[in-house]
Amino acid sequence: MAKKFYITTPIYYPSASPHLGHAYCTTMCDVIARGKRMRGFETFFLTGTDEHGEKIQKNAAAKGITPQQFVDEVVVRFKDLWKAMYISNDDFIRTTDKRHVDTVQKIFSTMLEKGDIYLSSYSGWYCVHEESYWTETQVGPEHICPECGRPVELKDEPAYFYHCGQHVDALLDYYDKNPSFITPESRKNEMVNTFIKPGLSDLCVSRTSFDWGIQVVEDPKHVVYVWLDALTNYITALGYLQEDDSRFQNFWQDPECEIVHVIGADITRFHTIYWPMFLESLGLRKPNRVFVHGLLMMKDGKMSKSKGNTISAYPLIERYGVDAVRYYMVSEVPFGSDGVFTPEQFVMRINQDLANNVGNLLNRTVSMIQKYFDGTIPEDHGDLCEIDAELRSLCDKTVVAYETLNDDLRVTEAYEKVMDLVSRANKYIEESAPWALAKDPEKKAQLESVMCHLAHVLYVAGMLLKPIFVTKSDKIFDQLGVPAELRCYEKVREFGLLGGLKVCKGDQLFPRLDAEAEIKAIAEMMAAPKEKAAA
Ligand code: ME8
Repeated sequence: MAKKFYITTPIYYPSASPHLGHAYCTTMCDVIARGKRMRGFETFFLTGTDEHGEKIQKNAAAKGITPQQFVDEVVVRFKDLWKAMYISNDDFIRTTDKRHVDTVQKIFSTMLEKGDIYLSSYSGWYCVHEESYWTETQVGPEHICPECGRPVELKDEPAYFYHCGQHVDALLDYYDKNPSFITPESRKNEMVNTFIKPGLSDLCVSRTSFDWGIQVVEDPKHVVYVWLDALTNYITALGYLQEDDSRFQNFWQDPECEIVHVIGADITRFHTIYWPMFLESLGLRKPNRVFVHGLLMMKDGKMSKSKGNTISAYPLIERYGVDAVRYYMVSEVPFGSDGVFTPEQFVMRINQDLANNVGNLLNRTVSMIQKYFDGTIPEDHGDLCEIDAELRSLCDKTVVAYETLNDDLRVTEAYEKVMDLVSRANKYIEESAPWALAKDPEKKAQLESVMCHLAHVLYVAGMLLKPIFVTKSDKIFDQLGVPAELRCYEKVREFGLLGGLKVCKGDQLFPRLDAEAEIKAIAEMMAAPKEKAAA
């Protein structure tokens, strides 16, 4: 039976258009999901939008439209961007979907009945932007939100609370028994030392000061406060407590299914403390992993609308193609660490890795096969010398490392291995000097072997890069003349499959960029929103 895998992105706030940071997280999840699917895992990949809350209500009021109209407009921009980035999500959950609303009401009722939720009143320093209450210490004497730096306001209102106390021991026990639950591990220590050890406050799960939210059936002047609403998307999207819950049974309820939430550091507390507790309340299993990725930043800090330093993915995709943008994200920002977007690095990645390394290997190999063998890839003769054997063994090792690293979510490293293989093959051309072998009729078998090895490396690289190269892998296969039945992952370990195929030279895979001109062009794309804001 196929192994199962369920992966989610955070559900984004549709309070403004998506920027490259949102695209980063979704692309990484897409690369992981595509990789698993390709390797035969039964995979479910979820993304969506988190549409309730005071901020959305205020933004809509400012535009003179209803919150529903507001989110409907912005959600289209998210969906369009995912299409442009070739995101292969299996579902898109909106927290305004009826399936979600109905289920959250049932979940709230269950928790209320069990005594996990109780009515009290809340008074505290509230940040509208972050939709979070903060303690006196956190806001300091200046009363500033510790997260976003905006002024906070003192609020007092009746509210329902989620009672955390009875679940703390089970939570710590889960951390102990599942050491990779929170990755990287430094995040786990932060959760334990900053939030759990000092004593966890109960979580406010309803509000009465605005009404753009899911109504509490038992007490209709309350709406469900945003984190109980938001986090449960991961199960409502699968059909939890709904008429057709087959996906929920198939993925969440199967203990063998690996469940991974990928998130940014800003929301770690909610995913690693409250979410497992909510699941405990509902008697459900917990996810296997919460992977905290880093931020994609601009030189002057975190991308934000107010700073006007965001960059949209569209002009990059239009100019350089979707594969280049996806590759940039995977390679430039080690998954789990922060990265800085600069035009220089973007152009450097395309030129060094894509044009000079992969593109060049394809170009040279296909040209030589045309020149020396009239376009037919030679059959495998086994390894005729040490470097042949070394290259063949590196292909095998690369596949093994690629799988292990990907399974451990060390995504950037997994793809680095593929690039290392391609670099090695370029060097192998220099070492084996086919142009010299071609001059000596007695070296014909050796020349054949070199071409066969090179074609195989390209085949392996094309296959392993497929989760990133949503269009270019097929272009590699087209140039190698690979028929449809060989474009499947199961064959990647079989050497010499390409003997007898006819290569077909095509356009350059990634044309080399004029660095100076392109750096300037990208800098202009980055300046555009600032200028618009100024205007
Ligand atoms: O927090 N670099 O939504 P959100 C990389 N609705 N990733 C970035 C990023 C950047 N510069 N900026 C944002 C919310 N992200 C809640 C989540 S989940 C049940 C509810 C990514 O629109 C990152 O993954 O603020 C971060 O966690 C997420 O977008 C936050 O999106």
